[in-house]
Amino acid sequence: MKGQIIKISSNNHIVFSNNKTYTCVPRGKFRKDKLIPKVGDYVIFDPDKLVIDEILERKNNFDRPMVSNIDQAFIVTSLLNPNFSLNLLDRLLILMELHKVKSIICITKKDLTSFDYYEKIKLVLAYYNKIGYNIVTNQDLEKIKILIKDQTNVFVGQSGAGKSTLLNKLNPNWNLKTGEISLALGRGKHTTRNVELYNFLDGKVLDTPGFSALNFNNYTKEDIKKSFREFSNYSCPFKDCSHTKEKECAIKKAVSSGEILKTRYDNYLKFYEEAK
Ligand SMILES: Nc1nc2c(ncn2[C@@H]2O[C@H](COP(=O)(O)OP(=O)(O)OP(=O)(O)O)[C@@H](O)[C@H]2O)c(=O)[nH]1
Ligand SMILES: [Mg+2]
Ligand SMILES: [Zn+2]
Repeated sequence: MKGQIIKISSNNHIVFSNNKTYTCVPRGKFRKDKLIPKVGDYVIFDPDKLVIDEILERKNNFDRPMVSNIDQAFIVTSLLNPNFSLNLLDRLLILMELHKVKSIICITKKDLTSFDYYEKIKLVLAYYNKIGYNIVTNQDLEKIKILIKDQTNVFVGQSGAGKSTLLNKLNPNWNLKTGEISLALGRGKHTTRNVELYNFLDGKVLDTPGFSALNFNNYTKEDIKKSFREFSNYSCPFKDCSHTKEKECAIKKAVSSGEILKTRYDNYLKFYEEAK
């Protein structure tokens, strides 16, 4: 039978099929082939023996968190507790570009910030909107419900940013555990331990644990260059311009004139350096 893995905890793989769930284990062969089932995988399983026989081809897949077949990511970004971080936002946006996942920036904890601070943030967000990213806040529940429809949506972002809180607002039946922020550390405490997939409004949502470390050392410099979507509007005198040390570079010019956000470019340099 065909089904989809909606949750994995230790070796229990919960497979959803025809409105029922089955607790399965993967075939021994998977371990030998170093094949690790992920939440979101479509599988062929035996409903009597409760064994997963095959993982069907994935559209895309991630290691941290371990999820697959994602269409869209809500990058849940808090303005305070944990602090707003453009470095993390760009990291997640670029990671999603690399996996061909659409991103929506979802701002949380606006209520904790002053009017002046939010006005400053709005200018930065306007840049992201200009380059094609949709922006919502965790108050825009109706907008978010429309965006979720017919898509497989992953909710990612720092621990404590408010992913599970937002999902509970979308559907109180889920009753997901939410956590306090450690004020000493200024971040969450990894309240969500396992990824879980829920069917919702003809779409799917996946709550994930906040990621801790994420870097680009498994990607190439070329990958990074292609993933800064606004760069494609410029052409540099050197065809293979890396936009780093070249004297004549259209990207660097656009940064100087303020057309490209300086922090975006600085993050580009960091990620480019990390990549192979
Ligand atoms: N003031 C305020 N607090 C919020 C908001 N959204 C979430 N919180 C609080 O932030 C804390 C962390 O929220 P969670 O939903 O557990 O965060 P998470 O992103 O799921 O965190 P992990 O599961 O650890 O990855 C909780 O105490 C929430 O009540 C918001 O918009 N404003
Ligand atoms: Mg959570
Ligand atoms: Zn260049």
